[in-house]
Amino acid sequence: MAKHFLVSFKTCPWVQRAAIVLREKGVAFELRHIDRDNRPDWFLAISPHKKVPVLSIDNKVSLFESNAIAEYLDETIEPRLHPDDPVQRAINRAWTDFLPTFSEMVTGQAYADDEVAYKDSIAKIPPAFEKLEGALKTQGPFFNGSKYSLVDAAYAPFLQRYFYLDRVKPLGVIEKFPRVKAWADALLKRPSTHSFPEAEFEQLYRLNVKLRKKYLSQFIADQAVAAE
Ligand SMILES: N[C@@H](CCC(=O)N[C@@H](CS)C(=O)NCC(=O)O)C(=O)O
Repeated sequence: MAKHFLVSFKTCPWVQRAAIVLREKGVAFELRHIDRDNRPDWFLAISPHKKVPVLSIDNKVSLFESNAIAEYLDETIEPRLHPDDPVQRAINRAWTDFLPTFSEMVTGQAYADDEVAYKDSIAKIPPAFEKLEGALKTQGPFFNGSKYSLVDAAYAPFLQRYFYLDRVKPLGVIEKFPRVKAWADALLKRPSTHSFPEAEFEQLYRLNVKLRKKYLSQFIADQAVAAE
């Protein structure tokens, strides 16, 4: 099989999305972590937007943008995660198109500068979950029912971060959306969601938010930093 490596910042949700798809397909790959503040020249040469993830295949091809990477992997490596039915596939793609907006609505709070901006930001969480509650028409456990899909891989990192942020400063929103809550719980139980041991990863995420020096940083104890 081709040699894959995925260029990463450790806590990047878009990298995690690509890593999930690779794991779901049983592809052996290396996560190559780079320093956000000191991106190496070899990386800048293969990443047009200077962003992670980049998926390198056999040191010949470099793909960027998590959605393009996920779609490429799904077209080339079994098992197919997109539904066979073209209508269902279009619906799934419509929901992965919504992901950047969803991420901003649900995890944008981590970038709020002050309390006013934080309150504005968390007011966007219920409408985001409401849209998904309406989209989750099946009995689950996954977006399309029993079969795991690219929609699941896309949303898992952001739903995971909702829980992390809820533990920094309680939000109590997801409980009001039982289908979203059940979906998120199923995704968090799925081994492919995780690139790191869970407790270690949450700690890394908290450290990241702490060091960002935004409004939420003050609610993360200094021990979170000292522990690193
Ligand atoms: N639309 C991109 C988003 C990727 C992205 O925003 N990556 C962040 C890290 S989580 C990044 O590389 N940021 C660096 C920068 O903006 O300079 C994707 O889906 O791959």
